[in-house]
Amino acid sequence: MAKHYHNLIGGEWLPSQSGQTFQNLNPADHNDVIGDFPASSAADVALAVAAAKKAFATWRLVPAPKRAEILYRAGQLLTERKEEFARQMTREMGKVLAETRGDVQEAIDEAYYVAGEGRRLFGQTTPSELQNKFAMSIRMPVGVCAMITPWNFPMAIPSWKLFPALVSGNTCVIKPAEDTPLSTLNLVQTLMDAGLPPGVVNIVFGYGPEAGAPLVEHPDVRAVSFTGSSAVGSIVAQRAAANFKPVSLEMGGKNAMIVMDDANLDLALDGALWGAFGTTGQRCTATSRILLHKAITAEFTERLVARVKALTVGNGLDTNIEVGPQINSQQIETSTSYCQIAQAEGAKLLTGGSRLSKGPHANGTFFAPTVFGSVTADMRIAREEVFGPVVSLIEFSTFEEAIQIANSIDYGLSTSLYTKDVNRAFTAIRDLEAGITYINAPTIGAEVHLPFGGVKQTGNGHREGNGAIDFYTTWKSVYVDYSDKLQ
Ligand code: TXE
Repeated sequence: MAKHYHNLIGGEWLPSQSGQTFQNLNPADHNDVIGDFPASSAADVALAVAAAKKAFATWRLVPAPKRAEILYRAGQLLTERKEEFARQMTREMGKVLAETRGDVQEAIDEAYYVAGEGRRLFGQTTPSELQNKFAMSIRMPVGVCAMITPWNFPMAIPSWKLFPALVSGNTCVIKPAEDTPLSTLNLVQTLMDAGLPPGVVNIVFGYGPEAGAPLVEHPDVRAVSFTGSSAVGSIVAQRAAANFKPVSLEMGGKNAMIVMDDANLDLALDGALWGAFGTTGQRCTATSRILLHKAITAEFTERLVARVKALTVGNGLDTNIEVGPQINSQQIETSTSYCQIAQAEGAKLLTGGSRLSKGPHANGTFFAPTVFGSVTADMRIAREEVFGPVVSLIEFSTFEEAIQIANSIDYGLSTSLYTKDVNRAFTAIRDLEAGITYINAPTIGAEVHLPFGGVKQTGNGHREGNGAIDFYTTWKSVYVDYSDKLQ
C-alpha cells in the first residue's frame, strides 16, 4: 500500500487543491512505490506563499542567534536520523548508501556552518562626510524566498538554499524535484521538529510547469533560487527578471580532468572513477571529460577501462554495489542518445554504451558505465552535458592545449589537474575558466563554507556556500544624526 504524503502549508499537511497526485518510484526497482505526493498547481502555490508571507511578519523579528539555534538543533536531529534518511534517499534516488550518507552529512554540515552565521551576519560602519553623523549598513531579509531544486542531491541542495535563507530572517516555499520529494520532506520535517514555527518553511510538491512556474511568478515571492537544467534555468531567469526578482541559478557542467605525463596515475585513476561514476554520473560536477597527455593515454585508457568494466551496478542499498541506477527513463534515453551520437561522430566505444535490463537490472533504470576513446574537443559528447555514467577521453600534446580544450565549452563549474609540477598547478588555477579547480583530486563540489557556483552557462555566481547570505539579504544604509541641528 503506497503511503500518501501531503504539502506542508502554514504548518499543516494538506492535499493538493485539485486532489491530483503523482507516484514516486524506486529507480532500482519500479515495483517499490515510495509513495503518492500531491501534484500541486497555482492554487496550492498561492496558499503556501500566503502562509510564508504571514510567517515573515514574526520570523523576521526573531533575533538571528535564536533563529540559528533552531538550525543547530536541526543539525543534531539530522545526525541522529542520518542512517534512516540515507536509506530512504537511496530508495527514492538510487545512489549508493555511502553517497546518500554523504548527502545527509552535507545538510548537517550546512546546519552547523549556517548556525554560526546567526552570530555574525555582519554589517558595516563607515565614516560619514558630516560631523556627528553615524553611518552604517545593515543586512535585512528579503522576504518570501522560493527554492526550486533537482533530484541529484535531494537533501544537500535544499539545505544549501533553505538554511542561509532562514538564518537571515526570510520565510520559504520550496518545490522539490518530482523524483525525490521524500528526502526534502524529511529535511523540512526535521526543521519543524527542531522548533521552526509554522509557515516559515512550506513545501509544495509537483511538476515544474504546474507548481514551479507559478512559484517563480508569484508577486509576493521576492527572490528565487534554482538548481537544475540550463533549459529550465533560462525560463526561470526570464520569468524572475520580468518580475524584477533576484535569481540564483546553478545549472550544468561538462567538467574536465586533465592528467599530465608526470601525474600519479594511480591517484588519477581513482579520481576518474569517483568523479565520472559517483552518483552514476548525475552530478553537475561530474568528471565527463578526461584530457590525457599523449605520453600516458595508452596506459591510462587500458587501466581505466579495466576498472570500469569491473564496477558493480545495481541497487544502492546493497553495499557491494558501486554504481546505482539512473534516476528515470528520461535520463536513460539521454545517455543512450549521446552514446549513439558519439559513435556517429567517430568516437570509439571502449566499454558500456547501453541500458542494462536483464536479471537484477530488469525492474530499474540502469545504464552500463561507459567510456569513449578517440574523442575530439569539437564532438557533441565532449561539449554537452550527458548527466549519466558516460566519460570521454581526449588526448592532448601540450599543457597549453589542455587548458584551451578545457575552456572551449559553454559551461564552467568544476575542473581538475593531476600533476606534480607546481608551476603548472598554479597556472591552471589561474587560467581554467571554472568556479572550482582541484589539483590532484577529481572534479567534485566544494565544502559548505566555500563558495559554490560556476561561470558561463553554469550559473550566475557563487550564491551557495559562503556566498548565500549575500543572496538572501539586502542592504539598508542607516544614518544616525546626533548633531541636533541642520548640517
Ligand atoms: O531538470 P529540470 P531534470 C540537468 C541534467 C539533466 C537535465 C534534466 O543535464 O539531464 O538537467 O533534469 C523544476 N518552472 N540537471 O529534468 O527539468 C523541476 O520540477 C519552474 C542538472 O530533472 O531542470 C525540478 O524541481 N520550475 C542539475 C527542477 O526545476 C521548473 C541537476 C529541475 O528540473 C520548470 C538536475 C518550470 N517551467 C538536472 N520546469 C545540476 N545542476 O546538478 C521544471 N522545473
